[in-house]
Amino acid sequence: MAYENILVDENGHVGIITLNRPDVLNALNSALIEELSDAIEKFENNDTIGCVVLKGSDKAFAAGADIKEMQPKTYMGAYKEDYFTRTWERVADCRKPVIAAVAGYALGGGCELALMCDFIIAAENAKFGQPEITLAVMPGIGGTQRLTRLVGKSKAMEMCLTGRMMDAEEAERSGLVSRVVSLEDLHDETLKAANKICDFSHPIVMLTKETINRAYETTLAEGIRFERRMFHSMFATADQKEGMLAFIEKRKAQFKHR
Ligand code: DAK
Repeated sequence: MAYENILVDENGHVGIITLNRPDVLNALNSALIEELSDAIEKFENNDTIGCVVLKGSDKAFAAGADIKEMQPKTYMGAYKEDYFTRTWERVADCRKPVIAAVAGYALGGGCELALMCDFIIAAENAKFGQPEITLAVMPGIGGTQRLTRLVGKSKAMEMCLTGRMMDAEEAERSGLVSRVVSLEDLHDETLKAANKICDFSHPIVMLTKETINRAYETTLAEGIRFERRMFHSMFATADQKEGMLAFIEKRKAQFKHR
């Protein structure tokens, strides 16, 4: 697939996807979402890639779904095409870690896209918001659910009901982002985190991601049981043997990703 709305690059074992519709602040239209989904799929199937970084421009991660594309939609049309649910959720379904590097606006579907990633590193100028209410709709791609789980009911309600944006500092305080860095450092800091992840055993990283995500979908007792089983399974990997032996022998582990 030829990409017209995203840029795709690799840095070592890190796959980098840059949203690239600068004229409309990276508004997310169906073509962009199809391309994003395709790029995620390719990185997921590429054994040399251990982690994916998703970013926008300095001014906008993404200012939401494309309002001009959405405005004429009908109920029956949206229902029948399952208005891009299938492709949007591809980011959340990626089995490898996806880090969002957010600078500028992450609004509406843009905020929800960042929330689908495993963690968010934000630049000081980042602004997060769910302004759909101003357009007479509501968040439609996980905002009412993922945002509420992350920041709690009170802040999620205020953001979704008033459209108020959170700045980077409040987002970090509220648990929406893992940390805030300067705009100049955003790219390097995100790549550093991604490269660190890639240095570890890829299957163990994937299992860890899957297990943490369980915490959002199950009871504590079931989650702990799942964690225990996943932990037991790690004794079947060559990388666990190597990781622990390297510690004992006081040397750097050489993981084989199996
Ligand atoms: N869609 C289309 N174009 C957009 C856009 C958007 N979301 N955001 C900005 N643009 C365009 C502007 O129209 C403008 O284009 P021209 O007029 O130059 O042609 C250009 O980007 C620059 O924007 P501004 O001139 O407005 O720039 P400012 O710096 O003055 O303001 C802003 C920046 C981010 C505050 C402002 O652009 C803004 O308020 N944008 C809209 C933000 C918004 O309301 N976002 C939420 C959209 S609704 C679902 C999937 C997804 C969704 C729902 C369901 N399913 C699968 C069920 C998601 C819904 C949404 O995201």
